[in-house]
Amino acid sequence: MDNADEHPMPSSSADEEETGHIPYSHTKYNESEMLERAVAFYNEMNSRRTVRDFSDRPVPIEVIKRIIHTAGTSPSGAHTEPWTYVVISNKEVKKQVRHIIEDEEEINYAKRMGQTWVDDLKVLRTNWEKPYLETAPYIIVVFKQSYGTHADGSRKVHYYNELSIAISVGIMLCAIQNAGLVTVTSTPMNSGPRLRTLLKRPANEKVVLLLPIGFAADDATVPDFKRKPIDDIMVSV
Ligand code: IYR
Repeated sequence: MDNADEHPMPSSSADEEETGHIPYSHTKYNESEMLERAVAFYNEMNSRRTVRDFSDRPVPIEVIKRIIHTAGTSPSGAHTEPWTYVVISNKEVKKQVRHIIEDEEEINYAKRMGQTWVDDLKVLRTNWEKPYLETAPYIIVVFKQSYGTHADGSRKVHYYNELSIAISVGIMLCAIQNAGLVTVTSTPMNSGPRLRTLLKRPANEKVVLLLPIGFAADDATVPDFKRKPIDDIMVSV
């Protein structure tokens, strides 16, 4: 039996097929400028740290908008841009998010993660309590769109949507660092469906990451981690 009705073939709509190609131009640097810029960018990114102690100092929404706009410059499978960034600044909603996360994290730490995982996290000094979710001026909840919809209503395949989101969030981390702000890339295990309901997102969207954004608290501390030297992460052939 033909099961085409149950599993309709994804289709492309005409408007998407009509995209033409345009000449590409970009800024080129000479070797010394290139090296200078590469070193400066490395130094900037090497000073990025995951921070869990936030200040309540306000941050203009225009800055957050530009950071998310930058995340949206990411490449994505077949240029499907399968991301939705929900920005929460409302105190009551932040409180509800904290309640959901802590409710689940308490169980995660006590049961779901297991002892080895909990032990591996001791160096981070993290636990199920997440006060920063109310202190930070913004929380960004990153949703992946598992699939989309064509103009004609048919289902649009979002190729490599998880990988596309990961690259987009990586670019967002650079933008956050560039603005002098901090975040923690948190993975709200088991909280996704409750957050999706709270934030009224559609069924094709799934929570992937949750990032509070703001200034670091004056007394913030971070683990004294060292990063691998270049020769440990790069192999030349
Ligand atoms: N999501 C939990 C646990 C956690 C897991 C890993 I792997 C980390 O690198 C950090 C935390 C939490 O946010 O506490």
